[in-house]
Amino acid sequence: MAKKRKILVLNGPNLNLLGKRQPEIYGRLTLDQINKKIRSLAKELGVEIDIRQSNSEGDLVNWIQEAPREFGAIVINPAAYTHSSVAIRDAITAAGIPAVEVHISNIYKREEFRKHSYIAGAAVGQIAGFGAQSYLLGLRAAVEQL
Ligand code: CA2
Repeated sequence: MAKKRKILVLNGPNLNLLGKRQPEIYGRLTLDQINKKIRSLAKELGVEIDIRQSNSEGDLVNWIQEAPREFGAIVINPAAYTHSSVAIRDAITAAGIPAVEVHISNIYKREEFRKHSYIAGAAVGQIAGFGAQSYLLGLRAAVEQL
């Protein structure tokens, strides 16, 4: 079967608040503005894209479980679930398609509890600290995995 040139971009809890609070850490762009940039790069790279956000761990797990039917790779910013979710890690492992973990901030320069990612061991790789650009770098990396 031909590999699917379609990428699922997932955003975890509170990322819907981007641009509205804590701009010193997460920048001034809203999630909608970041999504526009992702869509424009996807077009340039010739891949289809579906972008989703949820504050619920269950939604993210369900979307990851369903992903292999439709998508060839996942770009995920698991947000705070990065540091707590064995469920999201297990879903990524079970899905069996490449996942690229992205973070807006450099999680290794912040509080101790942010330095551990449960997701990293299930992801192909991780991009952190480049602001909104982390998503664009993540998309390029995911396309290379297709
Ligand atoms: O740097 C990232 O992308 C994070 O995944 C963002 C998460 C944080 O828990 C991770 O440690 C690192 C937080 C997302 C919440 O974003 C907000 C944006 C504006 C205001 C409040 C929260």
